[in-house]
Amino acid sequence: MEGALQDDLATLSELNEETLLRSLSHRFSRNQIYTYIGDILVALNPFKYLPLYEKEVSEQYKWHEKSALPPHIFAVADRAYQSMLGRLAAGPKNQCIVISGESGAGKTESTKLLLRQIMELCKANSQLEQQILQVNPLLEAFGNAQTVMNDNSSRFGKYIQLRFFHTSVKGAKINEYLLEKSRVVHQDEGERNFHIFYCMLAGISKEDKEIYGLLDPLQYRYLSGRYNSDDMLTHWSTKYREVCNAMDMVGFEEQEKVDMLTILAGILSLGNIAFEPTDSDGMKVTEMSVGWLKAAAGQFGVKEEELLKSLTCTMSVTRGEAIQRLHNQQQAEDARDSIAKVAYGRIFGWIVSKVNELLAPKVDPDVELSEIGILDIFGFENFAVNRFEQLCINLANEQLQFFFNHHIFLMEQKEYKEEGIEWEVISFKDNKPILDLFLTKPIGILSLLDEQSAFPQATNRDFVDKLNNKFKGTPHYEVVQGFNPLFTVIHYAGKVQYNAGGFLEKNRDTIPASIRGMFINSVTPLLSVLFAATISRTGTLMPRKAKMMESVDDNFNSTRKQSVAAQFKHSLGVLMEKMFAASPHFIRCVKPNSSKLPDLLDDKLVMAQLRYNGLLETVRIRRDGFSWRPSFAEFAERYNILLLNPDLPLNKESCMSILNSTEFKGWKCGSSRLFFKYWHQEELARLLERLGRATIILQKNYRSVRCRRR
Ligand code: AOV
Ligand code: MG
Repeated sequence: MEGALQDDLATLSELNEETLLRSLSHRFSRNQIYTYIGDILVALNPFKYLPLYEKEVSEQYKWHEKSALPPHIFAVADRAYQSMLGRLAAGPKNQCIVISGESGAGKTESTKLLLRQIMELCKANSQLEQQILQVNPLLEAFGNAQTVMNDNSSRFGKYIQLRFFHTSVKGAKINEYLLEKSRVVHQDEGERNFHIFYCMLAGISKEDKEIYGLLDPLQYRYLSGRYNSDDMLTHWSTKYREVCNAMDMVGFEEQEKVDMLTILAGILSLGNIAFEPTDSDGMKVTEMSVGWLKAAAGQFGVKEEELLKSLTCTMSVTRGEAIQRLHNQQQAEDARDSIAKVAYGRIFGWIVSKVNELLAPKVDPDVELSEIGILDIFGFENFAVNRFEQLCINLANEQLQFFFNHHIFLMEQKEYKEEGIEWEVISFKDNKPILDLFLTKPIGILSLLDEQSAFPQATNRDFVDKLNNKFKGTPHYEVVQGFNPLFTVIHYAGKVQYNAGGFLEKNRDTIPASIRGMFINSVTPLLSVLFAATISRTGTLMPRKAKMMESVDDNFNSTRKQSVAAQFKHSLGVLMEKMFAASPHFIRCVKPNSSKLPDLLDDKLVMAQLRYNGLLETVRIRRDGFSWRPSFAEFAERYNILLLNPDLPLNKESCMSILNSTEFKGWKCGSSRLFFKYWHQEELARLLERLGRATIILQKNYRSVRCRRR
């Protein structure tokens, strides 16, 4: 009984931080990792296998009543699916499932479970389903990596849109956000490069290894971490087979795969090139690494001299005159690393666009499809050193938190006021000021970054000085004293100190024209295609506003004027617009401990997350508030059937007659809409179903009576 009561924290009568934590912790110790707060799901990461996702369980949660079964992520899938089909409540047809939580809290695992269950729910075309499910292993291999916070950390954000016609899935589209390209050339202590490199080196056959010119991971400067054991080697080679299968399944061609592996091999060889000064000015490749230069040129399908040139000097044209500027050591190394980053980034973008092409719904353009979107971004991060990537990642998390607050607290309480519902205001931690600190024009952090990035001579120190000038003394910003370009932002989820080293370069993200030219002329077809698309895009019709980074084409924009920050800001904006127009379902993932251990719940860590997520306030508003608020017309149109009168006018009086025919308690009537508790929706669905059954029985009886009469 106790367990069932605590399934939903919105039913807790005694409510404070302690009772909340105690309930979650008690459930966790019994492997009950899922808990509801009304219609919101809290998911604690078990860090161990739990028999929660078997076929029977998946079956149980199809078309079930939420209150009849323990809380589960499959229930969220079911709810989103049914809502999309219009079976639950009036509201936007398109659904979005928003999964949040800090790094390692379980967002990506949740996404996979949701996808799987939604595919189960709409069983129709099994090949398409399989393709959709195979996208994940593919994207994870290229976009995930081990960090100190998570062994399978997403180094990009994704929004997966599943497209449906009636009940069956017709296609899917992936939007990806800001792959952490810098990981290709550098990993901090205890971290690794993207999984694909380790998969490839472990899984590829001996013969192929020779063909591609691949060696042991230890040989490559770009790869930290080794295969510590045979188990690990087996693990990675199994993963490699999965990736290959996924590529076949999704529909990649053999030649494309070959090209891709060749480019990856080229990136690794490139990383081993080292430089030393020549006798005259400038740099040359060290004797030890001449072989690597040769190898890289071969793998990239470009001329060795050309590659060498783009590493050791920059060509520019001033007043019609070509000027060659020799690199110093740092510049040569930077050129090397930026080639590796851009090549990897393009491969990733290409995979996403290829997947989108293959999974695009094959229906007439005028057929209206409905949609379930699942958002799985990179969680909040706070490392020993936090760079440009962390700034973007944490900004995305601020934006999500704002979306949650807006939906759960702001919109709801605004309606109580407007509609004259008696209500004691629940306060919450509004993170709008932090968002403003980043996004306000013209003096937000991002605008200042863009401003400084536009000055070729500006340094990262200058940028931080500008920030200090503008934001000194504001509540969410702290000046860090000293010579290093450091500054601190007090995020909703905690204080993070950023190191602005590399900010301007990463934000500009430009590649010299000579490098682009070199790749366009590559004899590796894929490489040439990847870089050729840039040229046709730039120069000519460059949209003033960056588009969402949703396909390779859009990604290609990143090489010219639009800064990374501007693009990211824009794509976040587009995403928010999409989400604000859909019916949201929230999953709040919570990390029980920092050691990735099972059966261990660190009270302090969990409490901190409950606090910054605003979960106590969420319980309060779900307990006392009205999460379902249909207009009179919406309600009357949908439920007039309860009075068996389809001609009922769509007004307040009709709503009252309908409601008076039920035994509902706890709802309220505003000036233009009704206010219901989250559980009323399910009660109404139950009434409708009972009515449906009664009608069928009536019809059956009627028929059998007629038969007997004959
Ligand atoms: P994240 O997506 O939230 O972090 P993941 O979904 O990758 O976190 O989860 C981290 C790890 O926790 C997984 O690799 C699993 O080992 C374990 N885990 C999570 N959920 C479950 C579950 N339901 N059952 C068993 N194990 C689980 V990040 O992408 O770092 O923000 O950027
Ligand atoms: Mg993840």
